[in-house]
Order: sequence, then C-alpha cells, then structure tokens
Amino acid sequence: MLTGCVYKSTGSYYNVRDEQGAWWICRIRGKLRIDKDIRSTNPIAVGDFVRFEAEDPEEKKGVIVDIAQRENYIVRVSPHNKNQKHIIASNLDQAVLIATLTEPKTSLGFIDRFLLTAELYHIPAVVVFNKYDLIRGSAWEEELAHVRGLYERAGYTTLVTSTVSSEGLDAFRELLKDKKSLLSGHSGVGKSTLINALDPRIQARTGEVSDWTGKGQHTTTFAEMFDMAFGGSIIDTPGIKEFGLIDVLKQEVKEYFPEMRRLQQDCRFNDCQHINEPGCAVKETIGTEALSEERYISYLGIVDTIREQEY
Ligand SMILES: Nc1nc2c(ncn2[C@@H]2O[C@H](COP(=O)(O)OP(=O)(O)OP(=O)(O)O)[C@@H](O)[C@H]2O)c(=O)[nH]1
Ligand SMILES: [Mg+2]
Ligand SMILES: [Zn+2]
Repeated sequence: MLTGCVYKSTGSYYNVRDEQGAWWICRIRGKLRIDKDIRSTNPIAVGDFVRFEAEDPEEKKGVIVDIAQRENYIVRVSPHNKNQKHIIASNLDQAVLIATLTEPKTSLGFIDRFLLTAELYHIPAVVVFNKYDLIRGSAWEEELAHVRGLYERAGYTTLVTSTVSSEGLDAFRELLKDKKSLLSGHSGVGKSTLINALDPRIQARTGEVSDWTGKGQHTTTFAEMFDMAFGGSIIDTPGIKEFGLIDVLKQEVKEYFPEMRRLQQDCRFNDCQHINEPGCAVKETIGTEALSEERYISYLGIVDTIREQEY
C-alpha cells in the first residue's frame, strides 16, 4: 500500500504524488468510504492525502482505497446541482483571492462572499489585486487604494501584483513560501499567469492576451496543485462566476465578518444581528476605521440572500 497527495482531479482520474516523489495516475475503488457529511459531487479533491494500491507499477497506475481525514477543505455550490457541494481543495494553509478592478472587474460583493466562505471553513484568506500595470497612473489608482484599505482595516492582508511589470511578485512569494495555498477568483484575473511568473518552471496553461475577451472563456478547467521551487505548493483553479453561499445560517453571518465580531460584545443584546436592534455597537461604528459602510452593506446583502434561499 502506498500513500500520496492528490495534485489534480478530473473526476475520472487523479494525479497522485507518492512519498518518494513518483507520479501515479489513480482511479477510485468502487466502494471507497466517503465522507457522508459533505455530500459533495467529488469524493476526492486536490490536496487530499490518500492511500492507494499499485495496480500497475510499471505504468504507474493505482487505485485509491482510502482518504485521510481532512484537516480542512473549502467548498462551493456545485456548478451542476445547486443542492450539492463541490470540494475545491483540502488541507490548506491559506486561500488567496486574485481580484482585479478592471479586465475583468471583481465586485466587492464577490470578495466579501469569498472571505466569508474562508472564515466559515477556518482558512486564513488573503486578497491579491493583480494587473496593477493597468491601474498605475489611471483613475483606478484611487479606487484601488480605497478598496485595499477596506480589507486591510477589516483585518485581511492584501497585495498588489502585476505579471507584466513583476511588481509585488517578491512579496507574493514571501506570503506563499512553505504553505499550501489555494488561488481562486474570476476567470481572466490572471491566476495561472501569476503562478507561472512566481516560479518559471511551472507551466500552467494561460489565456492568450489577444483572444481573451473577458466573457465565458475559462482557460483552466481542473484544479491543479504545483510545488514551487522556493517552497510551498499552490493550487490553480478554474475561474468562478459566483461564490454561492452554503452551510451558513443568516443569523451566523455576523460571525464571519471579523471586524463585526470584534465589536459585538459592546452590543446591548447578546444575540444582536446588528440590523435594527437598539444599543447596537456595530451600527454605531459604521463609517469609521473599524467598520466600513461597504462591508456593512455587503453583510446586509448576504443576510438577505440567505433569507431568500430559506423560503
Ligand atoms: N495587463 C495584465 N494582464 C495580465 C496580468 N496577469 C495576467 N494577465 C492576462 O490576463 C489573461 C488571463 O490570464 P490567465 O492567467 O489565463 O487567467 P486565469 O485567472 O487563470 O483564468 P481562468 O483559468 O479562465 O480562470 C491573459 O491574457 C494574461 O496574459 C497582469 O498582471 N497584467
Ligand atoms: Mg487559469
Ligand atoms: Zn449589534
């Protein structure tokens, strides 16, 4: 019996690296024990540690027979079935959202939903604003400073990068070193291009500059993990349109906004939802350094979305 880590999953086969560093192509044993709590469309995800049998040692083909308990995982609504979850990756040290203000535009609502999901699964999150070369010296510059400030003050680390000018790449390497990191974000924000720029030995497939239109084109089709020469692993994922919320009740949303969590002990009521209760410390704080109006509006929007889903 061998043990290894899943680096790529297409749904029909899995690329597994064993402890000696050899690569195997594995399928799943029919009666694999799966985690019934997750109800996911994919039983095995990138980042999973598995035990497998060498079915054909010459051809390096194996059969996965068991998955180790996951330390954590991050899921989203299955793109094919709203009632099912899709595990994006497991056993992560951090989740990195690659965002862009333009080409394409990443909305604040999208960033907030991503951060909430990471909080929900107890995975530290970071926001990286890529394509800075398109921002520098333009009217977007002020907007970028404003948006970064929003997330920095909420307690998140943010970075600014460009694969064109190489700005921010050293800082990004620093942040990724010796960790297992997930990269997520809309299609076309430059996730795969960034990975290739961070470690030129890696050759993840990227969209062509010329034929990238910003609409409906997904270059990366399956999540894939890469080991980086400077230490650590990075998981490239297909672009996502929306981060559907699951596993969260509307009365719990407030727990996943760290800056609101810090304030709630000063609310008059223990179970204050910070919406229209008297003596609410959160509402009194809106618009100050401690809580931005933008983040509060996102909070209300998320609570509303979940309320609608409940009916
Ligand atoms: N101007 C500019 N373009 C960039 C930058 N980074 C990536 N791009 C371009 O953005 C386009 C999309 O890059 P990809 O790396 O394929 O994007 P992706 O996020 O991996 O997209 P999916 O795989 O579809 O999710 C390509 O044309 C890249 O050359 C950057 O820093 N500045
Ligand atoms: Mg890609
Ligand atoms: Zn309150």
